[in-house]
Amino acid sequence: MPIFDIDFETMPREGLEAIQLRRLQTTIDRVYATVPFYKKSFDAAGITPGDIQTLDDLKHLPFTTKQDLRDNYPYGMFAVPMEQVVRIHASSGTTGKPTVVGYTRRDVDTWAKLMARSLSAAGAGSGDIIHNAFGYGLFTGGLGAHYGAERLGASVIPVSGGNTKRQITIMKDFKPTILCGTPSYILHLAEVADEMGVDFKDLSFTSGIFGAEPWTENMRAELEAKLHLKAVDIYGLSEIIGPGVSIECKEEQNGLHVFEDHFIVEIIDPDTGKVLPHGAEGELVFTSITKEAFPVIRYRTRDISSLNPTPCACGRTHIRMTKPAGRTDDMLIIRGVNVFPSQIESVLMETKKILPHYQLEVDRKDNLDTLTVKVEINEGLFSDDIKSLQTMENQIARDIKETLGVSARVMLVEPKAIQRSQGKAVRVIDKRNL
Ligand code: DLL
Repeated sequence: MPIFDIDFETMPREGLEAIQLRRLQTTIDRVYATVPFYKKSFDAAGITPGDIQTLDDLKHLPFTTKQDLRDNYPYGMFAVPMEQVVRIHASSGTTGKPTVVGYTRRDVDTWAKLMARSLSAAGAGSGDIIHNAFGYGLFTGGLGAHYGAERLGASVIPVSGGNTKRQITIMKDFKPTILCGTPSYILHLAEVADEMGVDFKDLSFTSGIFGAEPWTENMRAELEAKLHLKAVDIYGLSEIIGPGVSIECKEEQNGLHVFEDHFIVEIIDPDTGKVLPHGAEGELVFTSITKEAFPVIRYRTRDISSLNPTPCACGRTHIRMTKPAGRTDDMLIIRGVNVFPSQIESVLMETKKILPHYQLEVDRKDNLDTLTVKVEINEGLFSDDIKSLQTMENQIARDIKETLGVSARVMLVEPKAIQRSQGKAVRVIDKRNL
Protein backbone atom coordinates (compact mmCIF):
# COMPACT_ATOMS: atom_id res chain seq x y z
CA MET A 1 0.00 0.00 0.00
CA PRO A 2 1.39 3.48 -0.79
CA ILE A 3 3.01 5.32 2.13
CA PHE A 4 2.28 9.06 2.24
CA ASP A 5 5.66 10.27 3.47
CA ILE A 6 7.76 7.37 2.27
CA ASP A 7 11.19 8.95 2.92
CA PHE A 8 10.47 9.75 6.54
CA GLU A 9 8.20 6.86 7.43
CA THR A 10 10.57 4.16 6.19
CA MET A 11 13.84 5.88 7.11
CA PRO A 12 16.57 3.57 8.49
CA ARG A 13 16.75 3.92 12.28
CA GLU A 14 20.19 5.50 12.26
CA GLY A 15 19.10 8.42 10.10
CA LEU A 16 15.86 8.74 12.03
CA GLU A 17 17.69 8.94 15.34
CA ALA A 18 20.09 11.55 13.99
CA ILE A 19 17.11 13.70 13.00
CA GLN A 20 15.50 13.13 16.39
CA LEU A 21 18.59 14.26 18.26
CA ARG A 22 18.99 17.41 16.17
CA ARG A 23 15.32 18.31 16.58
CA LEU A 24 15.35 17.50 20.28
CA GLN A 25 18.33 19.76 20.91
CA THR A 26 16.71 22.62 18.98
CA THR A 27 13.47 22.19 20.93
CA ILE A 28 15.24 22.08 24.29
CA ASP A 29 17.19 25.25 23.48
CA ARG A 30 14.01 26.99 22.43
CA VAL A 31 11.80 26.05 25.40
CA TYR A 32 14.58 26.93 27.84
CA ALA A 33 14.80 30.38 26.31
CA THR A 34 11.09 31.07 25.82
CA VAL A 35 8.96 29.21 28.40
CA PRO A 36 9.65 30.25 32.02
CA PHE A 37 8.21 26.93 33.28
CA TYR A 38 10.89 24.92 31.47
CA LYS A 39 13.73 27.21 32.51
CA LYS A 40 12.62 26.81 36.12
CA SER A 41 12.17 23.05 35.96
CA PHE A 42 15.49 22.42 34.14
CA ASP A 43 17.31 24.74 36.57
CA ALA A 44 15.75 22.94 39.52
CA ALA A 45 16.97 19.62 38.09
CA GLY A 46 20.43 21.09 37.55
CA ILE A 47 20.30 20.57 33.77
CA THR A 48 21.23 22.95 30.99
CA PRO A 49 20.27 22.50 27.34
CA GLY A 50 23.94 21.79 26.54
CA ASP A 51 23.76 18.61 28.64
CA ILE A 52 21.59 16.90 26.02
CA GLN A 53 24.25 15.29 23.86
CA THR A 54 22.55 12.00 22.98
CA LEU A 55 18.98 10.70 22.78
CA ASP A 56 19.69 8.75 25.92
CA ASP A 57 20.25 12.04 27.79
CA LEU A 58 16.53 12.75 27.44
CA LYS A 59 15.96 10.65 30.52
CA HIS A 60 17.72 13.27 32.65
CA LEU A 61 15.11 15.92 31.85
CA PRO A 62 12.23 16.45 34.28
CA PHE A 63 8.71 15.34 33.35
CA THR A 64 5.87 17.67 32.45
CA THR A 65 2.50 16.78 33.94
CA LYS A 66 -1.10 17.73 33.36
CA GLN A 67 -0.91 19.70 36.60
CA ASP A 68 1.97 21.77 35.19
CA LEU A 69 -0.21 22.65 32.22
CA ARG A 70 -3.09 23.56 34.53
CA ASP A 71 -0.80 25.74 36.64
CA ASN A 72 0.06 27.67 33.50
CA TYR A 73 -3.52 27.92 32.21
CA PRO A 74 -4.34 29.13 29.63
CA TYR A 75 -1.31 30.32 27.62
CA GLY A 76 1.65 30.09 30.01
CA MET A 77 3.25 27.12 28.22
CA PHE A 78 3.23 28.73 24.77
CA ALA A 79 6.71 29.15 23.28
CA VAL A 80 5.74 31.84 20.76
CA PRO A 81 3.97 35.21 21.08
CA MET A 82 0.18 35.10 20.53
CA GLU A 83 0.59 36.89 17.19
CA GLN A 84 2.06 33.66 15.84
CA VAL A 85 -0.70 31.41 17.18
CA VAL A 86 -3.35 30.71 14.54
CA ARG A 87 -5.41 28.01 16.28
CA ILE A 88 -6.44 27.06 19.79
CA HIS A 89 -7.84 23.71 20.93
CA ALA A 90 -8.53 22.28 24.37
CA SER A 91 -8.60 18.81 25.85
CA SER A 92 -11.92 17.46 27.04
CA GLY A 93 -11.00 18.14 30.70
CA THR A 94 -13.30 15.73 32.51
CA THR A 95 -11.85 16.91 35.80
CA GLY A 96 -10.85 20.49 36.51
CA LYS A 97 -9.83 23.02 33.93
CA PRO A 98 -9.25 21.88 30.35
CA THR A 99 -5.77 22.00 28.89
CA VAL A 100 -5.38 24.72 26.31
CA VAL A 101 -3.08 24.10 23.35
CA GLY A 102 -1.97 26.41 20.54
CA TYR A 103 -0.68 25.97 16.99
CA THR A 104 1.33 28.23 14.71
CA ARG A 105 0.71 28.12 10.99
CA ARG A 106 3.56 25.64 10.67
CA ASP A 107 2.13 23.50 13.48
CA VAL A 108 -1.22 23.28 11.65
CA ASP A 109 0.69 22.29 8.55
CA THR A 110 2.69 19.61 10.42
CA TRP A 111 -0.52 18.27 11.93
CA ALA A 112 -2.24 18.09 8.53
CA LYS A 113 0.73 16.14 7.18
CA LEU A 114 0.71 13.72 10.11
CA MET A 115 -3.01 13.14 9.70
CA ALA A 116 -2.54 12.61 5.95
CA ARG A 117 0.05 9.96 6.87
CA SER A 118 -2.44 8.44 9.32
CA LEU A 119 -5.26 8.24 6.80
CA SER A 120 -2.87 6.77 4.27
CA ALA A 121 -1.73 4.11 6.79
CA ALA A 122 -5.38 3.13 7.09
CA GLY A 123 -5.53 2.60 3.34
CA ALA A 124 -6.94 5.97 2.24
CA GLY A 125 -5.82 7.81 -0.89
CA SER A 126 -6.85 10.80 -2.96
CA GLY A 127 -9.74 8.89 -4.52
CA ASP A 128 -11.40 8.27 -1.17
CA ILE A 129 -14.42 9.96 0.37
CA ILE A 130 -14.00 10.38 4.11
CA HIS A 131 -17.02 10.43 6.41
CA ASN A 132 -15.60 12.33 9.38
CA ALA A 133 -17.78 11.69 12.44
CA PHE A 134 -15.18 12.94 14.91
CA GLY A 135 -16.55 16.01 16.71
CA TYR A 136 -15.61 19.43 15.31
CA GLY A 137 -14.80 22.14 17.80
CA LEU A 138 -12.33 22.48 20.64
CA PHE A 139 -11.85 18.69 20.49
CA THR A 140 -8.99 17.96 18.09
CA GLY A 141 -10.57 14.91 16.39
CA GLY A 142 -12.79 16.62 13.81
CA LEU A 143 -10.49 19.33 12.51
CA GLY A 144 -7.44 17.07 12.76
CA ALA A 145 -8.93 14.42 10.47
CA HIS A 146 -10.40 17.14 8.26
CA TYR A 147 -7.12 18.86 7.48
CA GLY A 148 -5.42 15.50 7.01
CA ALA A 149 -8.03 14.38 4.51
CA GLU A 150 -7.65 17.58 2.51
CA ARG A 151 -3.86 17.28 2.58
CA LEU A 152 -4.16 13.74 1.27
CA GLY A 153 -6.33 15.04 -1.55
CA ALA A 154 -9.31 12.95 -0.46
CA SER A 155 -12.85 14.33 -0.27
CA VAL A 156 -13.96 14.97 3.27
CA ILE A 157 -17.55 15.07 4.52
CA PRO A 158 -17.45 17.15 7.74
CA VAL A 159 -20.48 15.57 9.44
CA SER A 160 -19.06 15.69 13.00
CA GLY A 161 -20.86 13.73 15.76
CA GLY A 162 -24.63 13.64 16.29
CA ASN A 163 -27.63 13.93 14.00
CA THR A 164 -27.22 10.23 13.58
CA LYS A 165 -30.14 9.42 11.25
CA ARG A 166 -28.98 12.07 8.85
CA GLN A 167 -25.51 10.54 8.92
CA ILE A 168 -26.94 7.23 7.75
CA THR A 169 -28.71 8.90 4.84
CA ILE A 170 -25.46 10.67 3.92
CA MET A 171 -23.62 7.35 4.02
CA LYS A 172 -26.13 5.85 1.63
CA ASP A 173 -26.22 8.77 -0.77
CA PHE A 174 -22.67 10.19 -0.73
CA LYS A 175 -21.03 6.76 -0.75
CA PRO A 176 -18.09 7.52 1.59
CA THR A 177 -15.33 4.90 1.62
CA ILE A 178 -13.54 5.72 4.89
CA LEU A 179 -15.29 6.11 8.24
CA CYS A 180 -13.76 8.12 11.11
CA GLY A 181 -15.09 8.42 14.65
CA THR A 182 -14.90 7.22 18.23
CA PRO A 183 -15.63 3.48 18.45
CA SER A 184 -18.54 4.09 20.84
CA TYR A 185 -20.20 6.57 18.49
CA ILE A 186 -19.57 4.32 15.50
CA LEU A 187 -21.30 1.50 17.37
CA HIS A 188 -24.25 3.80 17.88
CA LEU A 189 -24.24 4.66 14.16
CA ALA A 190 -24.40 0.94 13.41
CA GLU A 191 -27.32 0.55 15.77
CA VAL A 192 -29.28 3.39 14.17
CA ALA A 193 -28.51 2.04 10.68
CA ASP A 194 -30.00 -1.25 11.82
CA GLU A 195 -33.18 0.47 12.99
CA MET A 196 -33.44 2.26 9.66
CA GLY A 197 -33.08 -1.04 7.81
CA VAL A 198 -29.72 -0.02 6.32
CA ASP A 199 -27.14 -2.80 6.02
CA PHE A 200 -23.49 -1.69 5.99
CA LYS A 201 -22.92 -4.49 3.49
CA ASP A 202 -24.66 -2.27 0.95
CA LEU A 203 -22.57 0.81 1.78
CA SER A 204 -19.16 1.65 0.32
CA PHE A 205 -16.79 1.62 3.29
CA THR A 206 -13.43 -0.13 3.06
CA SER A 207 -11.66 1.20 6.19
CA GLY A 208 -12.61 2.61 9.55
CA ILE A 209 -10.31 4.86 11.62
CA PHE A 210 -11.46 4.69 15.19
CA GLY A 211 -9.94 6.13 18.35
CA ALA A 212 -9.89 8.89 21.00
CA GLU A 213 -10.93 6.32 23.62
CA PRO A 214 -9.86 2.79 24.56
CA TRP A 215 -11.48 -0.08 22.68
CA THR A 216 -10.74 -3.77 22.77
CA GLU A 217 -9.85 -6.38 20.17
CA ASN A 218 -13.31 -7.87 20.74
CA MET A 219 -14.87 -4.52 19.93
CA ARG A 220 -12.77 -4.38 16.77
CA ALA A 221 -14.05 -7.81 15.71
CA GLU A 222 -17.62 -6.72 16.37
CA LEU A 223 -17.27 -3.45 14.44
CA GLU A 224 -15.51 -5.08 11.51
CA ALA A 225 -18.21 -7.73 11.21
CA LYS A 226 -21.07 -5.25 11.54
CA LEU A 227 -19.65 -2.57 9.29
CA HIS A 228 -17.93 -4.72 6.66
CA LEU A 229 -14.65 -2.79 6.79
CA LYS A 230 -11.15 -3.01 8.25
CA ALA A 231 -10.87 -1.04 11.47
CA VAL A 232 -7.61 0.59 12.56
CA ASP A 233 -6.86 2.27 15.86
CA ILE A 234 -5.73 5.90 15.97
CA TYR A 235 -4.25 7.47 19.09
CA GLY A 236 -3.32 10.96 20.08
CA LEU A 237 -3.88 13.69 22.61
CA SER A 238 -4.37 17.44 22.46
CA GLU A 239 -1.21 18.12 24.46
CA ILE A 240 0.98 16.40 21.87
CA ILE A 241 -0.81 17.56 18.69
CA GLY A 242 -4.24 15.85 18.66
CA PRO A 243 -4.87 12.73 16.56
CA GLY A 244 -1.86 11.95 14.37
CA VAL A 245 0.56 10.90 17.10
CA SER A 246 0.27 7.22 16.16
CA ILE A 247 -1.87 4.87 14.10
CA GLU A 248 -2.04 1.21 13.13
CA CYS A 249 -1.29 0.26 9.56
CA LYS A 250 -3.98 -1.59 7.63
CA GLU A 251 -1.52 -4.36 6.73
CA GLU A 252 -0.87 -5.52 10.29
CA GLN A 253 -3.47 -3.85 12.54
CA ASN A 254 -1.11 -4.74 15.32
CA GLY A 255 0.35 -1.85 17.28
CA LEU A 256 0.29 1.83 16.43
CA HIS A 257 3.27 3.38 14.62
CA VAL A 258 4.41 6.49 16.47
CA PHE A 259 5.52 9.24 14.08
CA GLU A 260 8.97 9.32 15.56
CA ASP A 261 10.40 12.04 13.38
CA HIS A 262 8.04 14.40 15.27
CA PHE A 263 7.63 12.77 18.67
CA ILE A 264 9.99 10.83 20.92
CA VAL A 265 8.17 8.18 22.89
CA GLU A 266 9.21 6.54 26.17
CA ILE A 267 7.54 4.10 28.54
CA ILE A 268 8.08 4.72 32.22
CA ASP A 269 7.16 3.07 35.46
CA PRO A 270 4.33 5.34 36.68
CA ASP A 271 5.43 4.95 40.30
CA THR A 272 9.19 5.45 40.05
CA GLY A 273 9.45 7.45 36.80
CA LYS A 274 12.16 5.05 35.58
CA VAL A 275 12.37 4.41 31.83
CA LEU A 276 11.29 0.85 31.04
CA PRO A 277 12.72 -1.41 28.31
CA HIS A 278 10.86 -2.29 25.12
CA GLY A 279 8.05 -4.74 25.74
CA ALA A 280 7.40 -3.65 29.32
CA GLU A 281 4.04 -2.14 30.13
CA GLY A 282 3.98 1.33 31.64
CA GLU A 283 2.99 4.94 31.12
CA LEU A 284 3.49 6.61 27.75
CA VAL A 285 5.64 9.74 27.80
CA PHE A 286 6.03 11.96 24.74
CA THR A 287 8.39 14.75 23.77
CA SER A 288 7.42 16.84 20.78
CA ILE A 289 10.42 17.78 18.66
CA THR A 290 8.92 19.86 15.85
CA LYS A 291 6.15 21.85 17.53
CA GLU A 292 6.49 25.65 17.59
CA ALA A 293 3.63 27.05 19.71
CA PHE A 294 3.20 24.32 22.29
CA PRO A 295 6.21 22.02 22.57
CA VAL A 296 6.09 19.56 25.47
CA ILE A 297 9.06 17.86 27.08
CA ARG A 298 8.56 14.39 28.55
CA TYR A 299 4.82 14.81 28.91
CA ARG A 300 3.26 12.15 31.13
CA THR A 301 0.11 10.98 29.34
CA ARG A 302 -1.17 8.62 32.07
CA ASP A 303 -1.98 6.20 29.22
CA ILE A 304 -0.80 2.63 29.64
CA SER A 305 0.93 0.86 26.75
CA SER A 306 4.22 -0.77 25.73
CA LEU A 307 6.63 -0.40 22.80
CA ASN A 308 7.42 -2.92 20.08
CA PRO A 309 10.49 -2.16 17.93
CA THR A 310 10.21 -5.21 15.63
CA PRO A 311 10.03 -4.43 11.89
CA CYS A 312 6.53 -4.24 10.44
CA ALA A 313 5.21 -5.78 7.22
CA CYS A 314 4.07 -2.36 6.00
CA GLY A 315 7.68 -1.14 5.69
CA ARG A 316 7.40 1.67 8.22
CA THR A 317 10.42 1.83 10.52
CA HIS A 318 8.65 3.81 13.23
CA ILE A 319 8.22 1.97 16.51
CA ARG A 320 4.82 0.57 17.43
CA MET A 321 2.97 1.12 20.71
CA THR A 322 0.42 -1.44 21.82
CA LYS A 323 -3.24 -0.44 21.91
CA PRO A 324 -3.63 1.63 25.10
CA ALA A 325 -5.57 -0.36 27.68
CA GLY A 326 -6.70 2.78 29.46
CA ARG A 327 -5.47 5.62 31.63
CA THR A 328 -3.95 5.29 35.05
CA ASP A 329 -6.67 7.62 36.35
CA ASP A 330 -9.44 5.45 34.86
CA MET A 331 -8.09 2.36 36.51
CA LEU A 332 -10.49 1.02 39.11
CA ILE A 333 -9.23 -0.55 42.27
CA ILE A 334 -11.95 -2.83 43.49
CA ARG A 335 -11.08 -4.44 46.79
CA GLY A 336 -7.42 -4.27 45.97
CA VAL A 337 -7.70 -5.58 42.42
CA ASN A 338 -6.75 -3.22 39.59
CA VAL A 339 -9.01 -3.27 36.58
CA PHE A 340 -9.46 -1.12 33.49
CA PRO A 341 -12.94 -0.64 32.00
CA SER A 342 -11.59 -2.07 28.74
CA GLN A 343 -10.83 -5.38 30.48
CA ILE A 344 -14.46 -5.63 31.55
CA GLU A 345 -15.45 -4.82 27.97
CA SER A 346 -13.37 -7.76 26.78
CA VAL A 347 -15.21 -10.18 29.04
CA LEU A 348 -18.63 -8.76 28.17
CA MET A 349 -18.00 -9.08 24.49
CA GLU A 350 -17.34 -12.79 24.84
CA THR A 351 -21.02 -13.16 25.70
CA LYS A 352 -22.83 -13.30 22.42
CA LYS A 353 -26.28 -12.37 23.65
CA ILE A 354 -25.46 -8.99 25.07
CA LEU A 355 -24.94 -5.71 23.25
CA PRO A 356 -21.61 -3.94 23.61
CA HIS A 357 -23.24 -0.98 25.38
CA TYR A 358 -22.15 -0.93 28.99
CA GLN A 359 -21.42 1.31 31.92
CA LEU A 360 -19.62 0.67 35.20
CA GLU A 361 -20.78 2.08 38.50
CA VAL A 362 -18.37 2.29 41.39
CA ASP A 363 -19.70 2.91 44.86
CA ARG A 364 -18.60 2.38 48.43
CA LYS A 365 -20.48 0.30 50.97
CA ASP A 366 -19.21 -0.37 54.49
CA ASN A 367 -15.82 1.04 53.50
CA LEU A 368 -15.47 -1.36 50.60
CA ASP A 369 -15.57 -0.38 46.94
CA THR A 370 -18.28 -2.10 44.91
CA LEU A 371 -18.59 -2.46 41.17
CA THR A 372 -21.84 -2.75 39.25
CA VAL A 373 -21.67 -3.60 35.57
CA LYS A 374 -24.73 -2.46 33.65
CA VAL A 375 -24.99 -4.00 30.24
CA GLU A 376 -27.71 -4.08 27.62
CA ILE A 377 -29.23 -7.23 26.22
CA ASN A 378 -31.21 -7.53 23.07
CA GLU A 379 -34.95 -7.03 22.92
CA GLY A 380 -35.83 -10.71 22.58
CA LEU A 381 -33.97 -11.72 25.71
CA PHE A 382 -35.30 -8.89 27.79
CA SER A 383 -38.80 -10.33 27.63
CA ASP A 384 -37.47 -13.65 29.04
CA ASP A 385 -38.49 -14.62 32.53
CA ILE A 386 -36.65 -13.05 35.45
CA LYS A 387 -35.05 -16.30 36.43
CA SER A 388 -33.19 -16.83 33.19
CA LEU A 389 -32.02 -13.22 33.26
CA GLN A 390 -30.66 -13.75 36.75
CA THR A 391 -28.88 -16.89 35.63
CA MET A 392 -27.24 -14.92 32.87
CA GLU A 393 -26.24 -12.11 35.23
CA ASN A 394 -24.63 -14.60 37.56
CA GLN A 395 -22.82 -16.28 34.73
CA ILE A 396 -21.32 -12.98 33.50
CA ALA A 397 -20.33 -12.05 37.06
CA ARG A 398 -18.58 -15.43 37.33
CA ASP A 399 -16.77 -14.83 34.03
CA ILE A 400 -15.57 -11.44 35.26
CA LYS A 401 -14.39 -12.93 38.52
CA GLU A 402 -12.60 -15.78 36.78
CA THR A 403 -10.90 -13.62 34.16
CA LEU A 404 -10.07 -10.49 36.14
CA GLY A 405 -10.32 -11.57 39.76
CA VAL A 406 -12.82 -8.83 40.50
CA SER A 407 -16.21 -9.31 42.14
CA ALA A 408 -18.90 -7.38 40.33
CA ARG A 409 -22.65 -7.22 40.38
CA VAL A 410 -24.02 -7.55 36.85
CA MET A 411 -27.26 -5.86 35.88
CA LEU A 412 -28.80 -6.64 32.51
CA VAL A 413 -30.72 -3.66 31.24
CA GLU A 414 -33.05 -3.13 28.31
CA PRO A 415 -31.81 -1.87 24.96
CA LYS A 416 -31.07 1.89 24.94
CA ALA A 417 -31.04 2.10 28.76
CA ILE A 418 -27.45 3.33 28.61
CA GLN A 419 -26.96 6.77 27.19
CA ARG A 420 -25.29 6.85 23.77
CA SER A 421 -22.25 9.04 23.23
CA GLN A 422 -21.64 11.37 20.33
CA GLY A 423 -17.95 11.48 21.12
CA LYS A 424 -16.11 9.71 23.90
CA ALA A 425 -18.25 7.26 25.88
CA VAL A 426 -18.69 7.73 29.61
CA ARG A 427 -17.77 4.25 30.82
CA VAL A 428 -17.49 4.81 34.54
CA ILE A 429 -19.87 6.51 36.96
CA ASP A 430 -18.09 7.00 40.25
CA LYS A 431 -20.60 7.48 43.03
CA ARG A 432 -18.04 7.37 45.81
CA ASN A 433 -17.56 11.10 46.00
CA LEU A 434 -21.07 12.24 45.14
O1 DLL B 1 -8.70 12.18 21.92
C1 DLL B 1 -7.26 13.08 20.20
C2 DLL B 1 -7.80 12.10 19.22
C3 DLL B 1 -8.83 12.44 18.38
C4 DLL B 1 -7.23 10.83 19.11
C5 DLL B 1 -9.31 11.54 17.44
C6 DLL B 1 -7.68 9.92 18.19
C7 DLL B 1 -8.71 10.28 17.35
P1 DLL B 1 -7.91 14.33 23.88
O2 DLL B 1 -9.33 14.73 23.85
O3 DLL B 1 -6.91 15.29 24.41
O4 DLL B 1 -7.39 14.01 22.43
O5 DLL B 1 -7.82 12.98 24.68
C8 DLL B 1 -6.61 12.28 24.78
O6 DLL B 1 -7.77 10.16 24.93
O7 DLL B 1 -4.66 10.61 26.58
C9 DLL B 1 -6.11 8.79 25.84
O8 DLL B 1 -6.41 8.63 27.23
C10 DLL B 1 -7.39 8.80 25.05
N1 DLL B 1 -7.17 8.20 23.72
C11 DLL B 1 -7.01 8.83 22.55
N2 DLL B 1 -6.89 7.91 21.55
C12 DLL B 1 -6.96 6.68 22.11
C13 DLL B 1 -6.90 5.34 21.64
C14 DLL B 1 -7.88 13.03 21.58
N3 DLL B 1 -6.78 5.06 20.35
C15 DLL B 1 -6.80 11.00 25.55
N4 DLL B 1 -6.99 4.35 22.54
C16 DLL B 1 -5.55 10.17 25.59
C17 DLL B 1 -7.13 4.60 23.86
C18 DLL B 1 -7.14 6.86 23.51
N5 DLL B 1 -7.21 5.83 24.37
